Amino acid sequence: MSDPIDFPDIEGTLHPAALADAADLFRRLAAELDWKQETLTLYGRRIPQPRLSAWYGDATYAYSGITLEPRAWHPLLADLRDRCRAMAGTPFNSVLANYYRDGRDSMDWHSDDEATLGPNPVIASVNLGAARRFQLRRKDDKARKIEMLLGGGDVLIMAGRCQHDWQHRVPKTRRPASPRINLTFRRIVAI
Ligand SMILES: O=C(O)CCC(=O)C(=O)O
Ligand SMILES: [Mn+2]
Repeated sequence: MSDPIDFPDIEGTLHPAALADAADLFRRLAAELDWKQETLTLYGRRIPQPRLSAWYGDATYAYSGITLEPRAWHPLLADLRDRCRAMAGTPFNSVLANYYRDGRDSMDWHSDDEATLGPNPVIASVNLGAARRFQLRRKDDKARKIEMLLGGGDVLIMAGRCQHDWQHRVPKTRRPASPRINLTFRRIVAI
């Protein structure tokens, strides 16, 4: 574990190698979570997402035409939720888990700005397995980008105006990439 690194532009804080048990967590969550490939409906076409996902916690989540009913907390996710609460200084009640099977799996530009996340959501992003590039770009100046390599055990806290002013993505890569798990802990609020 090393000191947290602040990214003031995005109101983010990276906690490098914050999880000493990252390798074990990766193996168990890969085997034990209920991974599914969801299908998006865009302009009437059904498009399988380029990754697997699973939604756990206390609330239903709806985004991009998909509604995810929550599963009961897996004990390892409940423990990570509490560790993220300590790091972020704020509580979480749900988590979106994503499994990137290889370099062809990805997540396209978006912000986590659904109304159900409240006005200035704090999101804790836990990274396990292979390191992948994580990019952010400003919505009003798409040439302005920030990039970080998120490796196993790294935790990135995004807060403040991050989801208003910035989009983020995990690009595909042609380099060989072994599997990666990302967990974004969120707090769904009543609206
Ligand atoms: O995999 C990542 O690092 C990002 C995941 C993400 O942005 C999300 O789940 O909303
Ligand atoms: Mn996101």
